[in-house]
Amino acid sequence: MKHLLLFTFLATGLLATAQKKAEIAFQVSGVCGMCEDRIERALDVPGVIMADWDVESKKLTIAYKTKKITEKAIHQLVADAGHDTDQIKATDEVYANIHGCCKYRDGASCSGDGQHNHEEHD
Ligand SMILES: [Cu+2]
Repeated sequence: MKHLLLFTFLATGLLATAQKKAEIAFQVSGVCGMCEDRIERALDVPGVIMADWDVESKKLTIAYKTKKITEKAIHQLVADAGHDTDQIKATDEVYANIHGCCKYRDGASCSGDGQHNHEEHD
């Protein structure tokens, strides 16, 4: 019986430790490698352990410390950088300020891999 109690205690402790870190993934609108830089740079904040946005799938994967930052705040950071998430939309002002080739709402698309393709479109 004592062992069972000890086990329960340890398991609860482990669970509490595990909950300090969380990994989430959600859709973020974007077009190219510049968008990837912009999104990932916006998430270079305390509490975010890892941020990776995939150009092909538009999926943003985040590992973060739940005590330092919330999921909502992460969505907000991305929206503040000019990119719509599946929960928070970027304001028209920030959207207007992103690069012409990144204007995902207007069907913009960068040719090539997008990494070094930063010419303005008309
Ligand atoms: Cu872009």
